[in-house]
Amino acid sequence: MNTLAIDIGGTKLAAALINAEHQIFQRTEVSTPADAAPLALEHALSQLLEAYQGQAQRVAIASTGIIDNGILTALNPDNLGGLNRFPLQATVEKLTGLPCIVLNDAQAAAWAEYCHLSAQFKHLTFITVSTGVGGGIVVDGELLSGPLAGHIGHTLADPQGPACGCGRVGCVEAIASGRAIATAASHELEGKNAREIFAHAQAGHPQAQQLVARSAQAICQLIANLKALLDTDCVVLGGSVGLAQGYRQQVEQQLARLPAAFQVPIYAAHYQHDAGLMGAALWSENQSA
Ligand code: ADP
Ligand code: BMX
Ligand code: ZN
Repeated sequence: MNTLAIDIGGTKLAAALINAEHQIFQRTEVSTPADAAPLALEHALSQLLEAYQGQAQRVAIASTGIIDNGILTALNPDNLGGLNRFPLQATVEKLTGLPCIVLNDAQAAAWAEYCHLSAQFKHLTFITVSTGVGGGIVVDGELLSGPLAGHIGHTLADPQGPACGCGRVGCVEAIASGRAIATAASHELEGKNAREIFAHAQAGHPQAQQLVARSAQAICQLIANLKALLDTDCVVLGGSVGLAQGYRQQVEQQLARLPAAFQVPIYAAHYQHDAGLMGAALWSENQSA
């Protein structure tokens, strides 16, 4: 039995086959359409999925956005062209002719990382720092899978902070995400994306270092809040910003300055950039068991 796993993010769409032994193969990736109008996303998905015809028996999707009964709505419309009530499950079932489940991307990644760490921890929080900032929460071995559960990127980081695309002001996502880092860049960093800004920070560029430190600080405070709220046993960091060289260490250093009660171990995602793909596949097994 192969599962065709799909990860829909604000920057990239990834797909792969995952077999019964949980090996990932035939992984491919395309950019998320800049104009993410419903038809543009459907077209990009149909191109991505063409290569997998006849090779899987079911489809499992991890997608950015609020997922309610297979229907996708952007909480932050800046991240996904303002998709509103896009019938994701029905669209992919039509494209592939296969049964399909859909889960939020960070919830899916949390499930994968929990399955990996379940012998050690029963309460785990996954944080993706990527185009946006997303979260997935496991309490007592149960994933909080409600449509808005885990949307920790839209909790308050700074009341004086920038407006967030979700409609609130000063959200963690508006400060820490890859998109926020790029938006806050000025002078010679203006127009550069987060990947380029990280490369400048590595090379010693002061403004780039400041932008990365500001992001890490917001994630550190978010982790302390999560510890106070959930008494989570550990935090797992993912997403291309979260996994960038030296980023997790910066968050750890900031957290180490806070009182002992807020300390919690922070791990890099075991499944790295594939946590969403793996989590969706594992969750689909869970559903059909
Ligand atoms: P998605 O949000 O589609 O799941 P990613 O997890 O790759 O995708 O996150 C995309 C964000 O990560 C973009 O803002 C991009 O500039 C940034 N990014 C990609 N690679 C790196 C890198 N090596 N270091 C820092 N940031 C990166
Ligand atoms: C946003 C929100 C979350 C998502 C998170 C990370 C949208 C479209 N998405 O907070 O549902 O989990 O971004 O998403 O509102 P990513 O695209 O950065 O992986
Ligand atoms: Zn917000």
